[in-house]
Amino acid sequence: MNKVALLFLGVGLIIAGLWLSASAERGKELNFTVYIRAYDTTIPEATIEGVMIKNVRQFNVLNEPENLVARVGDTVNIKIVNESPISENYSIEGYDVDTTLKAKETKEVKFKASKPGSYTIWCKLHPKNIHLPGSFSVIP
Ligand SMILES: [Cu+2]
Repeated sequence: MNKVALLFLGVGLIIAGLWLSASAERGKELNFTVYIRAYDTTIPEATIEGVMIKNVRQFNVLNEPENLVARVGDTVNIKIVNESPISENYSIEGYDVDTTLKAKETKEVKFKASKPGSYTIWCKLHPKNIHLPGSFSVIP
């Protein structure tokens, strides 16, 4: 074999290796199930700014899990189960995800993780100190 043939063989092997390592990691199908749950608790006594208050009602809504991670190129399927007794919204800032679910409703969203970064998952119906936001992280 001459040098040119060896060079082509070497370059070909490198390209094949890169292609194999890239295809092994990219384009996975990720399936998540997220439960939206409301927590309604009453604290018997609380002292707020020096004033003692009885029967403080605390209402919070959580997405469980709140943080999701994907890689660029992955197909992301999220099954959203709204276990809250009220309507909830599930939106991902920067991605085309914005869905509202009635109480006890289940919906599925499917999209491609096309761009890297960290994006806020939030509910458009309730303030962020009540319905706590999460994150959708896309690894390059
Ligand atoms: Cu909400």
